[in-house]
Amino acid sequence: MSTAPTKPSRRGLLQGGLGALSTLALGETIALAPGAANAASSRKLVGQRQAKRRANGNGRLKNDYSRATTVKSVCLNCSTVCGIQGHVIDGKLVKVSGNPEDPNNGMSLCAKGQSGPEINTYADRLLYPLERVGPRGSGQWRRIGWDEALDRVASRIRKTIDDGHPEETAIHIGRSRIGEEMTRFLNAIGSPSLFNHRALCSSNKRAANYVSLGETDWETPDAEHTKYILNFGANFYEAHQGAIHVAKRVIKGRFDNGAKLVTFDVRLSNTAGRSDEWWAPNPGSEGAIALAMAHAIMEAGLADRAFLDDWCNVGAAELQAWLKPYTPQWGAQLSGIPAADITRMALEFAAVRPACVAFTNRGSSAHYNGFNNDRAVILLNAIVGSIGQPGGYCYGEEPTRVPPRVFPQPTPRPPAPTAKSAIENPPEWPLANKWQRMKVGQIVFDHLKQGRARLQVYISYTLAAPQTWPEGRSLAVEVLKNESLIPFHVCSDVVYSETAHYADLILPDATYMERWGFDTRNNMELRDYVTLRQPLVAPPGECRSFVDVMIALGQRISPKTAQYFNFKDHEDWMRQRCAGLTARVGEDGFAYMKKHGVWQDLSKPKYYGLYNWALTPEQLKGTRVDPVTQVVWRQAADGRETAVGLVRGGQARRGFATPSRRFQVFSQDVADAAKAQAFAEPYGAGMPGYFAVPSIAAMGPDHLHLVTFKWNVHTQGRTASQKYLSEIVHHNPLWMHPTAAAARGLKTGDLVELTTWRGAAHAYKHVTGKPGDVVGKAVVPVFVTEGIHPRVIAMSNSLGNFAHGRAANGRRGPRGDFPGFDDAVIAEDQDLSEDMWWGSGQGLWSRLTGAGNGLGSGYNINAILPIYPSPLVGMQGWYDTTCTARRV
Ligand SMILES: Nc1nc2c(c(=O)[nH]1)N[C@H]1C(S)=C(S)[C@@H](COP(=O)(O)OP(=O)(O)OC[C@H]3O[C@@H](n4cnc5c(=O)[nH]c(N)nc54)[C@H](O)[C@@H]3O)O[C@H]1N2
Ligand SMILES: Nc1nc2c(c(=O)[nH]1)N[C@H]1C(S)=C(S)[C@@H](COP(=O)(O)OP(=O)(O)OC[C@H]3O[C@@H](n4cnc5c(=O)[nH]c(N)nc54)[C@H](O)[C@@H]3O)O[C@H]1N2
Ligand code: SF4
Ligand SMILES: [Mo]
Repeated sequence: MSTAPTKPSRRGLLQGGLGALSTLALGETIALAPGAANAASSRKLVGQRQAKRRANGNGRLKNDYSRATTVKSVCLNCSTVCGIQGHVIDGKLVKVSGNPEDPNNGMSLCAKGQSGPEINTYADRLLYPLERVGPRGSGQWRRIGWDEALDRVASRIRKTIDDGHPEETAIHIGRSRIGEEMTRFLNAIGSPSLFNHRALCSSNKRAANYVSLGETDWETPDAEHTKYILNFGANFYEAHQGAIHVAKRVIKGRFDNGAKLVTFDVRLSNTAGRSDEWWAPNPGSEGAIALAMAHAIMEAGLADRAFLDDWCNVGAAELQAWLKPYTPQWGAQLSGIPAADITRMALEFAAVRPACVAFTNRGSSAHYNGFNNDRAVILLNAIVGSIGQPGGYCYGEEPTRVPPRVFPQPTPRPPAPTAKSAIENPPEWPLANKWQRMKVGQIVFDHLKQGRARLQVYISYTLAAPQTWPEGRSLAVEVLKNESLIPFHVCSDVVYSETAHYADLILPDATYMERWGFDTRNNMELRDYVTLRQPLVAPPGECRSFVDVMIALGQRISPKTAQYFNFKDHEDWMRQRCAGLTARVGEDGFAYMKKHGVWQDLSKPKYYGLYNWALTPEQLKGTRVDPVTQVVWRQAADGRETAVGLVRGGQARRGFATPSRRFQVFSQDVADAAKAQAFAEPYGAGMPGYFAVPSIAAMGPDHLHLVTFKWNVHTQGRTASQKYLSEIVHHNPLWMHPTAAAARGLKTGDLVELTTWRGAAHAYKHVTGKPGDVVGKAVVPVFVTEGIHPRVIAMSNSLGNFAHGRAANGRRGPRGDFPGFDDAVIAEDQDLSEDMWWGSGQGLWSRLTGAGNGLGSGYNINAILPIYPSPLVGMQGWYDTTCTARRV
């Protein structure tokens, strides 16, 4: 083994000392990210394998790219949705590269994006509709035709409509990018039951943005022009919704402007490791750090008081008074970060205002108090006046949706449903659906079990609940198996997944490289833009895009539903929607999108200083100004008034899209929701404040925080089946600090038993458990590293599949005899049948540690993570799990 010895963090601030490493027999030879060590070793093995292939006359031919056709599209191997171009030779997708015209990523793609084509030809891919024949979950299937499959689903849905309970048809989605099509389908049948994953992902963050700025659910840090970044728990060098988009510009900002990057992460992520300063705060204390920094900036007289007085609904003097108790000493006590450093960083940050930006991601927001953490971080930007400024915390008008003014939907459109669902809109979390329908996804299975809603038809789409949901392996699986709670489960997937395993009918989908769609994200160039997903190749076998399935179902269910699907297929829908672009681009809109893969609206200036834009004469028509508040109101035909602007400097300006048209430090909506839910502190005041996470507050001295993280080469529950990615990372040991390991007599490679508990949570009553109950136990191997907070242990969430085929399971061997696969359509893959070197005790980790079978595909830690919705918003507190760890 010739891997580099573990280095301490460059600017690491954790106690513990290098000395602890010298006691590690094996850990010394492993880099801080275990995947890197595995990758280094794998090269040798790949080389051996290729040599063997060549010797067999079976080597790979070099692609002749001069023969390739290039098709523009959009990646979806993660939610960053980079522009791509597919290179196709003889009908086969041989490579993807970045779409140079994409304003966000340009030519850059990550390893996951490069690996995408592997899904298309995965030897274990589903190819035909399958109907369950044995008991649910027994894995026995029969191949059926599409006509039969569609009839079966249509008649079940028709029955819910005839029964007067259309809400008993539900679609449960994970990372879907076909929201508009899905909503149309459900609206057409009259069901509101679209359950999603937003509360597992980002609803606290989105809610914090909405409550403060009104218009955007996701900030667009102007990283390229910034001088200082305070990063509260985003790992944008590896994950993040805007991974490449942000990382590219951060790197440029650091080179061009000497921008300083400070990262708060409990773990030495690749972002933390590349930062100028890495701090590992106590979990859940991110908001306290931000409030303490806000205090320090105000007290030092470095705030942008004009911005606060002119544009915020709480002026500088009032805010300074509110922040009085949040001293750096107070912040230090909660976070473990010295008060002097909190003050120093706060003042460095404010000194370069407004070219400075503080932002978050799940390290801050995926907590029980994450909504407050994120509000406090956004507030820092308001205090230094960096909102909407070059190098600051920017946002646009329509960053994450396809603008209907340019791409209108075909008519007639179905009306919004009148039926209600207690699961889709649970009253305990009044802010979950306040600004957008973010839902409270992690309670779906629990609430079904509690009988809060009845279902007849349950359709799952891009949903890996047994892998990715908290209590996925226990509660989600229990409910998915229960035929009285879920009488009929239709699953759309591309591989035989953990969710498909518990279905009654499996519908094989086209991958994101084989189907149509729109996509869009925040444009780091601060303009509205839309990308087109188009098939790079045709789907194999009988795989069929799920939107085409919905269109076919809509046409089949009844004449009433059919009227809303008066287009041929998804391509036709895209064509019709692109017609609106024709006048803007001077050629056929659909042809333009197919050629470029992207359209940017260059008719407006970049979104700098958006709140200060003057209202146009058009926008001013029919408005009046309130002489006291200076708010500009417009009256609609029904007499109702909407705030549309704010008078500043004698002119009507746009302001923020909040009720006060100001940046809202205080929120009446939040105060009202808290009052209605009897949630006292600190929301009752409607101000961003701090409160402790109950599960963490209840920790005993020998307890540890158990958190998770995302690998750079894996995306949640979807990439383990991509062989090259699993070849790089196929094992996810538990990161543990040397002091915690020593206290338990553990060294790298030892097995540890974790026991997790349920924390107290406002409004959430688990169906069987109560606070203090054990949630679960797991035995996992340990990776001892200085790169983690001494009281935190961390495990990546992407591995440990029991389904998803051989690459994901780390099981080498011939393809099973299964009606979903067909040698004639997708050939058997020698890599999987013979050459897979990892898995089942053969992997590097197993060889290093001598550990036996089963380590190849890693562990699913979600099995023991409790459901833990945050108050009012309902986002999952992923990083609030507490546990004990003992050597086994
Ligand atoms: N412990 C822990 N758990 C987490 C997280 C964490 O950080 N830690 N992250 C959370 C976050 S942020 C999110 S967004 C969720 C995401 O979790 P999910 O929303 O469940 O999404 P994925 O795991 O990406 O994929 C779900 C399924 O989609 C299938 N799939 C892939 N491509 C296609 C396709 O083209 N068509 C169809 N029909 N199916 C397809 C895959 O096979 C897989 O079974 O996980 C959450 N879970
Ligand atoms: N490679 C890759 N990229 C992805 C995805 C993926 O699965 N893989 N998923 C996409 C999706 S859906 C999402 S939502 C984004 C998520 O993107 P990120 O939020 O950037 O990634 P996460 O790993 O969820 O969490 C970020 C960091 O939080 C740290 N952390 C954990 N607990 C705490 C804590 O208590 N406090 C602090 N300060 N830090 C903590 C973790 O160590 C981790 O490095 O990534 C997107 N991009
Ligand atoms: S960051 Fe995500 S969207 Fe972009 S190339 Fe990688 S996997 Fe694809
Ligand atoms: Mo996510």
